[in-house]
Formats: sequence, structure tokens, C-alpha cells
Amino acid sequence: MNAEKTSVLLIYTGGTIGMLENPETGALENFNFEQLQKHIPELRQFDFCIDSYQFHPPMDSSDIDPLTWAKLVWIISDNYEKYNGFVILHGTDTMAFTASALSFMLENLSKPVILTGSQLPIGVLRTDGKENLMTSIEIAAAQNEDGTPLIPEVCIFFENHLMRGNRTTKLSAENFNAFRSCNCPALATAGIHIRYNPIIHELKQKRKELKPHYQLDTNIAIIKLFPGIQENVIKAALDIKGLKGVILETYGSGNAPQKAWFTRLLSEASEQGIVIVNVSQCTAGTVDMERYETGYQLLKAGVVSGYDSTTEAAVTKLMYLLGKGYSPGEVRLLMRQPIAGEITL
Ligand code: ASN
Repeated sequence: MNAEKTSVLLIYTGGTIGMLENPETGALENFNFEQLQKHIPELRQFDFCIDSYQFHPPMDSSDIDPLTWAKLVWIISDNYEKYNGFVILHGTDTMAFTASALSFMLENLSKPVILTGSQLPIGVLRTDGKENLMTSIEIAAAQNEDGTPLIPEVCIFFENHLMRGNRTTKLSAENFNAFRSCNCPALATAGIHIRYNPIIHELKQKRKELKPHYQLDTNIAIIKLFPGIQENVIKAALDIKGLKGVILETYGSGNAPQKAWFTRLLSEASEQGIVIVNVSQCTAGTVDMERYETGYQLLKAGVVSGYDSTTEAAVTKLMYLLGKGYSPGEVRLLMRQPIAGEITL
């Protein structure tokens, strides 16, 4: 790595990582990002340049929305040529959604965009934030021998794993290893050394120019099945005015009740142009609607397979495709193809 020429942009959106305990009240409060160096003096030991961009005010990630994603896309594309990589400090609660959305919105990305955060604030003695931040910066600056970035995609680094962003889900509100990528192996594991998985060499170095996308269509809903779900509930959800897409969270390998009213309502919605995507409630494995009769009837009702997609990836991909103004037929076709490594066929 040519340290003199290497630089990383650190984008601080908010979240627990940027909080300090108020000594008087004991409450967690956001601290000024300029104080970061004070709390992590080790940052000065990197031999390359680290610049920062701070959100004012910092956001709890529960407040993150498509407008924030568009802002992140704008910051990255505006600074794309200046930096070798980007680290986004983000609250953990919706980090998997943001990572998924950015993977679709930053088309042809060839530089690392690493999201990280922490379960304990940076100002707390046992914080996991310091480790997460330092390793993320190192990964964002990592290069191949020819000077190209090692990780040309949107990832989440947490605890000791680097994961493809659109494959992640937050699984624990308690543990330091809060995220999982059940259907895609870790791209790197950090211990004494950062060990990169050889599969990263298969990651395409896209030579095309970065194409930022800003428009998402949020006229979608998630319907999570449970035993006993009533006809009027499904009907009310599918009757929502302006609804264009649904993520149907089914059981196991994409199975749902075989009740006639259920299949009829789904068929009618599909015929009206509502795109219905089948995603499993299981965190590992894939939807296979041809495996059981209970899945096959969904296929006949026009439901599209989400394969091994996370709900986070399916939701943001649907928003992205609808935002591009594609017809329902085109959206159905593209939902079944990987466009940013989000599904395995
Ligand atoms: N509520 C916080 C957030 O997502 C949780 C965290 O960062 N650990 O912003």
C-alpha cells in the first residue's frame, strides 16, 4: 500500500458507537465527533490520511430512512475519486437495511464501503466500538498488489467478521457478535491477522464508472405469516392504496397455508400488478416453492421466489427496482436475479 496516497473517509451517522455516558445523569448522549481522536488516540497511528464527515445531529439508526440512504450515496459518490475506501459509523439496529440499500444504490462500486458500529458506546471501558472501528478502517484501506481495493463492495464489519452487507441480519441485541451472514461465508475474519477469504478474489473488479441511484419507492409492505392469520388481515394489507410490492415472510423453505382464500387473495393482488416476493422466516437456507405443495400453490398465485435473500435485502431491492420505474413483470424478473450478490441461485 502506498500509505502517502491512501486515504479513508469516515462518515459518522450516529448510533451507540458515538455516545458517552453523561456523568451526572448516567444517560447515553451523542458526543461531538471531533472528540473521537481523544477517545481513540490510536487513530493517529494509521500511516494514511483519515478524513471525517459528521451527520448533524447524529441519528439513532431507528430514524434512518431512504432519504438518509440517498444522502450517504451522495456523500460517497461526491468523494469517490478522493478516497480509497469509506467507513460508515452507523447504529446497529438498522445497519443491515442500510448496507443492503447501499449495495443496490451504488451500482458498479469498486471501492470498499464498510459499515460498523458497536453495542457499547466508545466512551465505555469495555466498548467493542474501538476494535470495530480500527479494523474497519484497516479493511477500507486494504489494497491488492496492483493498488486496486481488496474489497470492492458494501460490507458490515462487526466483532471479528467482515460480511457482505446485503447478506447480513442483526441477530442479537446483547452480544458483541450481533450480526450474522447465514447464507454467505464471511469475506474476512479478524484475529491477530485479518484473514481474507479466498472468495474475495472472485469479486469482480468492476471497471465501469460508479452509477449512484437516489430514488427508492417505499410503497411496499411486509406480511409475516403466523398460524391463525386471518383473511381480513391479509385482505386489508393487500388493499392498501398505492401498494406496489409485498415481502411475504413464509415458513421454512417458502411454505404457506393452503387455504383457498389465501391463494385467491394473492392471485388477485398479483394480477393487479402487486409484486409479491417469498422470503423465508428462517435465517438460513433458501425458498424452494417447488419442494412442497404448500409452496407450489404460491408459485401458481404469481408469487416470486426471494431464494435465500434476507428480508432486509428483499425489502431494499424491491424499493430500488420499483424506484427505477420498472413494470411489475420486469421487477419480478430482476427480483429473481442477483444484482449485487444478494441471492444464491
Ligand atoms: N439504538 C442504537 C442504534 O441503532 C443501537 C446501537 O447502535 N447499538 O442506533
